[in-house]
Amino acid sequence: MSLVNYATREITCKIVYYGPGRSGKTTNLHYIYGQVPSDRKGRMVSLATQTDRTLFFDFLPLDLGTISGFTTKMQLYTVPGQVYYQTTRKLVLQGADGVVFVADSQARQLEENIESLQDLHANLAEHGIDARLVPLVLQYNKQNLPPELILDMPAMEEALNFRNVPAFAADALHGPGVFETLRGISELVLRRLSGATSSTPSATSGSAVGVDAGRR
Ligand SMILES: Nc1nc2c(ncn2[C@@H]2O[C@H](COP(=O)(O)OP(=O)(O)OP(=O)(O)O)[C@@H](O)[C@H]2O)c(=O)[nH]1
Ligand SMILES: [Mg+2]
Repeated sequence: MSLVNYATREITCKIVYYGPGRSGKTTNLHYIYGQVPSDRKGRMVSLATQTDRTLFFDFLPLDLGTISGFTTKMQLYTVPGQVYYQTTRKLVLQGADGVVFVADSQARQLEENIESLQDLHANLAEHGIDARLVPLVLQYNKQNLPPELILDMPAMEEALNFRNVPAFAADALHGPGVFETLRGISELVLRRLSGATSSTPSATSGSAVGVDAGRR
């Protein structure tokens, strides 16, 4: 749930990276953490198993700078993708202002992607969030793998993008698509927020400050 504090002119939003196990959610946050200057980020917290599978969540606080006169902060979370962490996924999703669905582009992972997307919708519904309205972007990750192993962008669109939301091809391991995805979801979240508070959404132009930080 976004927090808008008019007294201190601060906005804090929660963005959750969701998707099947090993699709690259934690890798997205690591890449962002590595690129954003230290005065724009807080400590990244990862609760993982010894084999680097997310056990509970990852958490990365980011400062996007001042947008429409408000100090704007994004709190990035990842859920654990492995099927049996259902309860934790639901917990982490609670209060999300926006969701990035990280799909694994490998052809053999198609069924896992579809199941995880259904799981996302079911969990949103249980939180009373309308899945058709919540800001959502898709990321087709691992597009750097050999073409014979992956589905390309149009095939991924066909398989997963029923809501026709913004979608980004990515290689989270090396960076392409990571900040585009973050910028995409930040814009949707801030646009929705500015609609809700009925101020003008010049918000997104300013959001480039923090979201682009690592790319300059
Ligand atoms: N080739 C390639 N490998 C990737 C990419 N993104 C992530 N990986 C690898 O995929 C594996 C899983 O990545 P994670 O980021 O831990 O996946 P996750 O979605 O957080 O997994 P869970 O925490 O189990 O839900 C790691 O070995 C990553 O290095 C990518 O874009 N390309
Ligand atoms: Mg993880």
